[in-house]
Amino acid sequence: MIIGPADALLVIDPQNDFCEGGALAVAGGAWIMPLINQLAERFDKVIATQDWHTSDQISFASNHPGATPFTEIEVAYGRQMLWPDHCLQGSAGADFHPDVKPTIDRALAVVRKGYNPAVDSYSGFFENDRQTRTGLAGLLRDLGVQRVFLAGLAFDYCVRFTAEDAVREGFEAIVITDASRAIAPDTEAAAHDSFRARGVTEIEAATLLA
Ligand code: VGL
Ligand code: ZN
Repeated sequence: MIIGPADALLVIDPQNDFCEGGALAVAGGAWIMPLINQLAERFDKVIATQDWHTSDQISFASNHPGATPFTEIEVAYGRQMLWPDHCLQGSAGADFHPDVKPTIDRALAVVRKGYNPAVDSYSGFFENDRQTRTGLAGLLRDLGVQRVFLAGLAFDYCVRFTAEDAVREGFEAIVITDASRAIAPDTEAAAHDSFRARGVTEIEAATLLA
């Protein structure tokens, strides 16, 4: 597959808290980092996202007395899943995984998200209110990007919603499935179905590296 100047690799939340031993560990999270580095070498344009919360983040179960992580609540902008505290600004858990350093060093930008305490943010394009923009769409357009490839964590949340918003914003979106890992099997299956319905393509890394 030929990668050109109108292509960008979006590396979603490759952070310690989403890897083994982290606060919101995704099984196999750290295993994808060497593959992401290989992929990133093929792109002139690499952009990373970084989940970047304060301790009063609305999606932390710890901010809702009696609530437990991995249950949903109703908030001003709709239903919101509650999570264990993770990716606290400036913490080791919010740092990029050491094994993905070559990719982060090559990245032209890091887009932070989830820093508004009142609104969580899965997508790299919009906060979970589906209104507030992060600036990523404007950055990509300014760079002449037409097609985005996605890798990182987690497949069923931040990778999924970033890919779907990319299509909504007029970009072609291609998820590199084996360079991503999911939090849970049911939401992983829902993501595959949703991608099919919304025109997000999935490929294997080997297709791109060949
Ligand atoms: C994510 C849940 C909460 C993700 C971030 O990166 O997929 N998931 N915060
Ligand atoms: Zn988060």
